[in-house]
Amino acid sequence: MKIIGESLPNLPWQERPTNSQEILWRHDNNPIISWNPTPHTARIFNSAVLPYEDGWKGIFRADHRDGKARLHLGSSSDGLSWDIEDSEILWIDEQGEPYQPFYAYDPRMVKIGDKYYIVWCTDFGGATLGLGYTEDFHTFIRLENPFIPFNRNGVLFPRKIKGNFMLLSRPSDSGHTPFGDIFISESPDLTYWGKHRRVMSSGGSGWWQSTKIGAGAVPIETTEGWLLFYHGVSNTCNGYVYSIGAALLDLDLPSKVLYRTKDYLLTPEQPYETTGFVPNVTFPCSALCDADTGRITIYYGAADTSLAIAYTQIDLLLDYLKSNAELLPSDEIEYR
Ligand code: BMA
Repeated sequence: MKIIGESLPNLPWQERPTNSQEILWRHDNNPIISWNPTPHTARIFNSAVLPYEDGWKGIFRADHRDGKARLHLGSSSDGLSWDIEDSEILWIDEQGEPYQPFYAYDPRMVKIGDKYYIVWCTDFGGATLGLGYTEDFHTFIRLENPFIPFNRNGVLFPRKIKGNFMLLSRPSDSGHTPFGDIFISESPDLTYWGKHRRVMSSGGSGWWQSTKIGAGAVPIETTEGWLLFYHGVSNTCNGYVYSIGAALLDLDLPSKVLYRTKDYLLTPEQPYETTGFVPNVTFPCSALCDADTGRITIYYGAADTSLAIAYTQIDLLLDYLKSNAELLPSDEIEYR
């Protein structure tokens, strides 16, 4: 098994503690960003990070002191200590006119060719996906919204498959959506979307992903399939609980699930995950992999308040995934 991707020797990394049996283990100095990180921002959490030049760039979900979510740009030399701009990212359309979202949250970012594409949740008479790109992290160009409301958790694949861009999403409702499966849609040009397929459903024999699921990080390409980290949600007397799982999708037909974790890999346990603006949330938006070592570093939002990091290693994870998988009836087929 090999990772098809770039070398990232500077990826933040810590070995698994010697006494740990975890498949995902937490950074020992979590969270890396917490309450009131800049004058205008109250909380920074579900955020996307990529290598850029000799450092790192991040698109951060930042809830302001008015309570509303926006996207902010951040820079870092080590991926751990971040310099986050106090003003939100300003978007223009392809004609150069302002095209600013009313709100923006849960960004995912992927490099395709020379462009860094960002997908987020935006307002369009209701929540749906926003899409844009930057080439230099100075000018941010917003494209057409891929879908009509309601939709969330948009994640682009890092390359075209059979000539088309591929976008994971989670159709939803206007509120806090007590249901939700992961779908995939194709586009030749990032404007016209179709050939929708259902990839994965909520449910299973356990409860952690019984209410809804949503794509988390941009899939990592391996010779055995696309590795997708996703969130699974259960409902409790005290509200939703967001945990992290993983799946392996077929390389040529990513609507087909090969393996999917029966149990969660990480669930809210630490104080910064169980306590905060929204308790009991671990929400991955970014997973970076060093192709040489198979090290994977996941950035996840904690309790809608902080940004945290967890680590895993590709061989360890895939071995675990294969021997602890459970598929649902619609997972294995090209469901339409
Ligand atoms: C989801 C999104 C996420 C958030 C989560 C838990 O619906 O809004 O941004 O982390 O709820 O509140």
